[in-house]
Amino acid sequence: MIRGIIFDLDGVITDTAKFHYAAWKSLASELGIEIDEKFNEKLKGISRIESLEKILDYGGIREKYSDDEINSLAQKKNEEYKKLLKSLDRKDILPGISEFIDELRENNIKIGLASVSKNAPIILEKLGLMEKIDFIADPSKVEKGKPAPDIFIEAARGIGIEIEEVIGIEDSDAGVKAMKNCKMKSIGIGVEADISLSCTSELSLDLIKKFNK
Ligand code: B16
Ligand code: MG
Repeated sequence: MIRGIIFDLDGVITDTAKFHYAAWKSLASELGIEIDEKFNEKLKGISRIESLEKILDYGGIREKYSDDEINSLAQKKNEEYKKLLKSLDRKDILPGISEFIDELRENNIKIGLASVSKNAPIILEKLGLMEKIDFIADPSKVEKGKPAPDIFIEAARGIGIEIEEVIGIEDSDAGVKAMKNCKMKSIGIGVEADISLSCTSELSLDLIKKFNK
């Protein structure tokens, strides 16, 4: 019996990937590295520091930077990203997500968030969804990022539901792998998973019930 749903944030609840991309592109270009949208796909679901390391590796200049320099570059990107987030509001919730969340709440299904974004609380506040999420897993409290299962395990713990009774929803390969690594049932948006959808508007309670059979 499914009693809990765990959402990823970027790519499932809202599309902040375009802002991450713009902020990374501008920082990378200052460092003499050109990244494109295809490369950006590899950064989805990956933490801020790991994303920066991938960019520096891609440019072949990773060893030029100390850990302190890497931290300050990541901070710089985050400042730029937060500027871009200023315009975010309810209209940026992806199609069908508000209705789906309401449907889950009306049916007493607990809702958790398993995002690796440290900006998740600000984003949920701006989208007006903060009060509707029962538990936000804190990425700074888990040891390993996606594809390790830690953040999904923490989110399930937070909503107080056993993994077997939870479904996670993800848009990144790293996220789907994280769920598989703890045997959580998965729905993928644009990625392969137990059930794959092409758009968030296809999410519904009826679809969730299919996992009960
Ligand atoms: P921040 P998710 C992830 O969000 C993004 O997909 C990824 O591109 C980003 O680097 C990561 O959050 C960290 O975000 O810099 O805000 O802490 O898909 O796990 O919701
Ligand atoms: Mg995502």
